[in-house]
Amino acid sequence: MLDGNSPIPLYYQLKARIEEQIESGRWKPGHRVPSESELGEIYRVSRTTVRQALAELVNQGMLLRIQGKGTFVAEPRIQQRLSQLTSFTQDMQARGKQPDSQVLRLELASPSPQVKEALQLRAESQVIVLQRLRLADAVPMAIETAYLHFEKCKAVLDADMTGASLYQLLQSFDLIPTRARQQWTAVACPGVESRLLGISKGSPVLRIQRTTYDQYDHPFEQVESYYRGDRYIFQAELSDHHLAGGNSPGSGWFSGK
Ligand code: 16G
Repeated sequence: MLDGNSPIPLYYQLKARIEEQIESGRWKPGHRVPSESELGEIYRVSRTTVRQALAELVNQGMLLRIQGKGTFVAEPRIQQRLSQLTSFTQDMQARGKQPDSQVLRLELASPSPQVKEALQLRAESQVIVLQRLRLADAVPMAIETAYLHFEKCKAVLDADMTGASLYQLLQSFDLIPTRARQQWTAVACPGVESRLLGISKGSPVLRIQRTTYDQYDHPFEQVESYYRGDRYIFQAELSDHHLAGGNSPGSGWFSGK
Protein backbone atom coordinates (compact mmCIF):
# COMPACT_ATOMS: atom_id res chain seq x y z
CA MET A 1 0.00 0.00 0.00
CA LEU A 2 1.04 3.60 -0.50
CA ASP A 3 1.76 5.71 2.55
CA GLY A 4 -0.66 8.66 2.91
CA ASN A 5 1.36 10.07 5.82
CA SER A 6 4.63 10.23 3.95
CA PRO A 7 6.00 13.60 2.79
CA ILE A 8 6.47 11.94 -0.61
CA PRO A 9 3.37 12.67 -2.74
CA LEU A 10 1.12 9.68 -3.49
CA TYR A 11 1.46 10.03 -7.24
CA TYR A 12 5.25 9.84 -6.84
CA GLN A 13 5.01 6.70 -4.70
CA LEU A 14 2.74 5.10 -7.28
CA LYS A 15 5.12 6.07 -10.04
CA ALA A 16 7.99 4.38 -8.15
CA ARG A 17 5.89 1.19 -7.80
CA ILE A 18 5.26 1.11 -11.54
CA GLU A 19 8.94 1.78 -12.27
CA GLU A 20 9.79 -1.17 -10.02
CA GLN A 21 7.52 -3.46 -12.03
CA ILE A 22 9.27 -2.41 -15.24
CA GLU A 23 12.84 -2.41 -13.96
CA SER A 24 12.47 -5.84 -12.31
CA GLY A 25 11.24 -7.21 -15.64
CA ARG A 26 7.86 -8.27 -14.19
CA TRP A 27 6.23 -5.93 -16.70
CA LYS A 28 7.98 -6.47 -20.01
CA PRO A 29 7.90 -4.17 -23.08
CA GLY A 30 4.41 -4.38 -24.59
CA HIS A 31 2.78 -5.32 -21.23
CA ARG A 32 -0.58 -3.61 -20.84
CA VAL A 33 -0.66 -1.43 -17.74
CA PRO A 34 -3.87 -1.80 -15.65
CA SER A 35 -6.45 0.90 -16.42
CA GLU A 36 -6.66 4.12 -14.38
CA SER A 37 -9.60 2.80 -12.39
CA GLU A 38 -7.93 -0.58 -11.77
CA LEU A 39 -4.76 1.13 -10.50
CA GLY A 40 -6.88 3.44 -8.36
CA GLU A 41 -8.56 0.42 -6.76
CA ILE A 42 -5.34 -1.56 -6.29
CA TYR A 43 -3.48 1.31 -4.61
CA ARG A 44 -6.54 3.06 -3.09
CA VAL A 45 -5.78 6.41 -4.67
CA SER A 46 -7.81 8.84 -6.75
CA ARG A 47 -7.98 8.86 -10.56
CA THR A 48 -6.12 12.21 -10.54
CA THR A 49 -3.21 10.65 -8.63
CA VAL A 50 -3.06 7.71 -11.06
CA ARG A 51 -3.25 10.04 -14.04
CA GLN A 52 -0.38 12.16 -12.76
CA ALA A 53 1.85 9.10 -12.19
CA LEU A 54 1.08 7.67 -15.63
CA ALA A 55 1.56 11.02 -17.38
CA GLU A 56 5.06 11.40 -15.95
CA LEU A 57 6.01 7.88 -16.97
CA VAL A 58 4.71 8.52 -20.49
CA ASN A 59 6.77 11.74 -20.62
CA GLN A 60 9.86 9.84 -19.45
CA GLY A 61 9.32 7.35 -22.28
CA MET A 62 8.79 4.37 -19.93
CA LEU A 63 5.15 3.98 -20.87
CA LEU A 64 3.42 4.42 -24.19
CA ARG A 65 -0.17 5.52 -24.59
CA ILE A 66 -2.00 4.17 -27.61
CA GLN A 67 -5.23 5.97 -28.41
CA GLY A 68 -8.25 3.75 -27.79
CA LYS A 69 -6.11 0.79 -26.68
CA GLY A 70 -4.55 1.71 -23.35
CA THR A 71 -1.15 2.26 -21.79
CA PHE A 72 1.73 -0.12 -22.40
CA VAL A 73 5.31 -0.61 -21.22
CA ALA A 74 7.57 0.98 -23.86
CA GLU A 75 10.58 -0.68 -25.47
CA PRO A 76 13.76 0.24 -23.60
CA ARG A 77 15.64 3.19 -25.09
CA ILE A 78 18.47 2.70 -27.53
CA GLN A 79 21.66 3.05 -25.50
CA GLN A 80 24.42 4.51 -27.58
CA ARG A 81 27.97 4.70 -26.32
CA LEU A 82 29.98 7.69 -27.28
CA SER A 83 33.38 6.15 -27.62
CA GLN A 84 33.11 4.86 -31.18
CA LEU A 85 32.24 6.34 -34.50
CA THR A 86 29.38 4.28 -35.86
CA SER A 87 26.64 4.64 -38.44
CA PHE A 88 22.93 4.41 -37.77
CA THR A 89 22.84 1.11 -39.68
CA GLN A 90 25.62 -0.38 -37.52
CA ASP A 91 23.99 0.89 -34.32
CA MET A 92 20.66 -0.72 -35.14
CA GLN A 93 22.13 -3.98 -36.42
CA ALA A 94 24.21 -4.29 -33.24
CA ARG A 95 20.93 -4.18 -31.31
CA GLY A 96 19.20 -6.76 -33.49
CA LYS A 97 16.93 -4.12 -35.00
CA GLN A 98 16.16 -3.69 -38.68
CA PRO A 99 17.42 -0.30 -39.88
CA ASP A 100 15.54 1.50 -42.59
CA SER A 101 15.37 5.00 -44.02
CA GLN A 102 13.13 7.12 -46.18
CA VAL A 103 14.74 9.79 -48.32
CA LEU A 104 13.02 13.13 -47.74
CA ARG A 105 15.42 15.23 -49.78
CA LEU A 106 18.39 14.56 -52.05
CA GLU A 107 19.67 17.50 -54.07
CA LEU A 108 22.49 19.90 -54.74
CA ALA A 109 22.37 23.19 -52.83
CA SER A 110 24.43 26.19 -51.86
CA PRO A 111 25.80 25.68 -48.35
CA SER A 112 25.05 27.97 -45.41
CA PRO A 113 28.06 29.81 -43.96
CA GLN A 114 28.23 27.29 -41.07
CA VAL A 115 28.24 24.28 -43.41
CA LYS A 116 30.82 25.96 -45.64
CA GLU A 117 33.07 26.51 -42.66
CA ALA A 118 32.57 23.03 -41.21
CA LEU A 119 33.37 21.38 -44.55
CA GLN A 120 36.18 23.85 -45.32
CA LEU A 121 34.67 24.67 -48.72
CA ARG A 122 35.67 27.23 -51.30
CA ALA A 123 33.28 30.11 -51.90
CA GLU A 124 31.57 28.72 -55.01
CA SER A 125 31.25 25.07 -53.88
CA GLN A 126 27.92 23.30 -53.69
CA VAL A 127 26.95 20.53 -51.30
CA ILE A 128 24.74 17.47 -51.57
CA VAL A 129 21.83 17.64 -49.15
CA LEU A 130 20.60 14.24 -48.01
CA GLN A 131 17.70 14.33 -45.60
CA ARG A 132 16.42 11.03 -44.25
CA LEU A 133 13.90 9.69 -41.79
CA ARG A 134 15.70 6.88 -39.94
CA LEU A 135 13.69 3.94 -38.65
CA ALA A 136 14.37 0.93 -36.46
CA ASP A 137 11.97 -2.01 -36.82
CA ALA A 138 9.71 0.42 -38.75
CA VAL A 139 9.58 2.90 -35.82
CA PRO A 140 10.78 6.44 -36.66
CA MET A 141 13.84 7.29 -34.53
CA ALA A 142 15.51 10.32 -36.06
CA ILE A 143 15.57 12.80 -38.90
CA GLU A 144 19.03 13.44 -40.26
CA THR A 145 20.00 16.17 -42.68
CA ALA A 146 23.49 15.58 -44.02
CA TYR A 147 25.37 18.23 -45.99
CA LEU A 148 27.93 16.30 -47.97
CA HIS A 149 31.14 17.45 -49.66
CA PHE A 150 30.28 17.31 -53.37
CA GLU A 151 33.55 15.94 -54.84
CA LYS A 152 34.05 13.36 -52.10
CA CYS A 153 30.45 12.14 -51.99
CA LYS A 154 29.08 12.55 -55.52
CA ALA A 155 28.30 8.79 -55.73
CA VAL A 156 25.37 9.54 -53.42
CA LEU A 157 23.60 11.47 -56.19
CA ASP A 158 23.32 8.34 -58.35
CA ALA A 159 22.52 5.91 -55.54
CA ASP A 160 19.15 4.81 -54.24
CA MET A 161 19.56 5.79 -50.59
CA THR A 162 16.21 4.34 -49.48
CA GLY A 163 17.09 1.86 -46.75
CA ALA A 164 20.80 2.18 -47.63
CA SER A 165 23.82 3.00 -45.46
CA LEU A 166 25.58 6.22 -46.38
CA TYR A 167 28.83 5.16 -44.67
CA GLN A 168 28.83 1.77 -46.44
CA LEU A 169 28.31 3.45 -49.79
CA LEU A 170 31.11 5.96 -49.15
CA GLN A 171 33.45 3.20 -48.00
CA SER A 172 32.91 1.36 -51.26
CA PHE A 173 34.28 4.53 -52.91
CA ASP A 174 37.31 4.52 -50.56
CA LEU A 175 36.09 7.21 -48.20
CA ILE A 176 36.45 5.94 -44.66
CA PRO A 177 34.64 7.82 -41.89
CA THR A 178 37.37 8.03 -39.28
CA ARG A 179 36.49 10.55 -36.60
CA ALA A 180 33.71 12.96 -35.76
CA ARG A 181 33.00 15.92 -33.59
CA GLN A 182 29.48 15.98 -32.23
CA GLN A 183 27.33 18.17 -30.04
CA TRP A 184 23.91 17.68 -28.46
CA THR A 185 21.30 20.25 -27.56
CA ALA A 186 17.95 19.50 -25.91
CA VAL A 187 15.12 21.14 -27.84
CA ALA A 188 11.34 20.97 -28.12
CA CYS A 189 10.51 19.16 -31.34
CA PRO A 190 9.34 21.53 -34.11
CA GLY A 191 6.03 20.81 -35.91
CA VAL A 192 7.19 19.27 -39.20
CA GLU A 193 9.77 17.05 -37.52
CA SER A 194 7.28 15.91 -34.88
CA ARG A 195 4.83 14.76 -37.56
CA LEU A 196 7.54 12.76 -39.30
CA LEU A 197 8.74 11.24 -36.02
CA GLY A 198 5.19 10.43 -34.91
CA ILE A 199 5.50 12.37 -31.65
CA SER A 200 3.62 15.40 -30.40
CA LYS A 201 4.88 18.86 -31.25
CA GLY A 202 7.08 20.19 -28.47
CA SER A 203 8.18 16.73 -27.21
CA PRO A 204 11.81 16.65 -26.06
CA VAL A 205 14.27 15.75 -28.78
CA LEU A 206 18.04 15.90 -29.06
CA ARG A 207 19.36 18.12 -31.79
CA ILE A 208 22.68 16.60 -32.78
CA GLN A 209 25.27 18.29 -34.95
CA ARG A 210 28.11 16.20 -36.26
CA THR A 211 31.11 16.94 -38.45
CA THR A 212 32.69 13.76 -39.76
CA TYR A 213 36.21 13.42 -41.15
CA ASP A 214 37.68 10.89 -43.57
CA GLN A 215 40.93 8.89 -43.35
CA TYR A 216 42.88 11.97 -44.51
CA ASP A 217 41.29 14.05 -41.76
CA HIS A 218 39.24 16.05 -44.24
CA PRO A 219 35.65 16.86 -43.27
CA PHE A 220 33.11 15.27 -45.63
CA GLU A 221 29.76 15.60 -43.84
CA GLN A 222 28.05 18.08 -41.60
CA VAL A 223 24.88 16.55 -40.17
CA GLU A 224 22.05 18.09 -38.26
CA SER A 225 19.69 15.56 -36.71
CA TYR A 226 16.69 15.36 -34.45
CA TYR A 227 16.76 12.22 -32.29
CA ARG A 228 13.75 11.22 -30.24
CA GLY A 229 14.41 12.05 -26.61
CA ASP A 230 12.12 9.23 -25.48
CA ARG A 231 13.99 6.54 -27.45
CA TYR A 232 17.64 7.35 -26.80
CA ILE A 233 20.19 7.32 -24.01
CA PHE A 234 23.71 8.50 -24.86
CA GLN A 235 26.44 7.18 -22.60
CA ALA A 236 30.03 8.27 -22.26
CA GLU A 237 32.78 6.91 -20.06
CA LEU A 238 34.75 9.67 -18.43
CA SER A 239 38.18 9.38 -16.96
CA ASP A 240 40.62 11.83 -15.55
CA HIS A 241 43.50 11.51 -18.01
CA HIS A 242 45.20 14.48 -16.43
CA LEU A 243 45.39 12.85 -13.00
CA ALA A 244 46.20 9.44 -14.46
CA GLY A 245 49.12 11.02 -16.33
CA GLY A 246 47.61 10.09 -19.70
CA ASN A 247 47.19 12.20 -22.77
CA SER A 248 43.61 13.26 -23.38
CA PRO A 249 42.72 13.80 -27.04
CA GLY A 250 40.56 16.75 -25.93
CA SER A 251 37.07 16.75 -24.52
CA GLY A 252 34.20 16.12 -26.87
CA TRP A 253 36.29 14.20 -29.42
CA PHE A 254 36.03 10.59 -30.31
CA SER A 255 37.61 8.56 -33.02
CA GLY A 256 36.58 5.57 -35.08
CA LYS A 257 39.50 3.24 -34.75
C1 16G B 1 24.67 8.36 -37.81
C2 16G B 1 25.26 9.76 -37.80
C3 16G B 1 25.14 10.48 -39.12
C4 16G B 1 25.57 9.60 -40.27
C5 16G B 1 24.83 8.28 -40.23
C6 16G B 1 25.26 7.32 -41.31
C7 16G B 1 24.67 10.52 -35.51
C8 16G B 1 24.07 11.55 -34.68
N1 16G B 1 24.63 10.64 -36.82
O1 16G B 1 23.30 8.38 -37.75
O2 16G B 1 25.98 11.59 -39.07
O3 16G B 1 25.32 10.24 -41.51
O4 16G B 1 25.07 7.66 -38.98
O5 16G B 1 24.43 6.18 -41.18
O6 16G B 1 25.21 9.60 -34.97
P1 16G B 1 24.18 5.14 -42.32
O7 16G B 1 25.51 4.65 -42.79
O8 16G B 1 23.34 4.09 -41.70
O9 16G B 1 23.45 5.86 -43.43
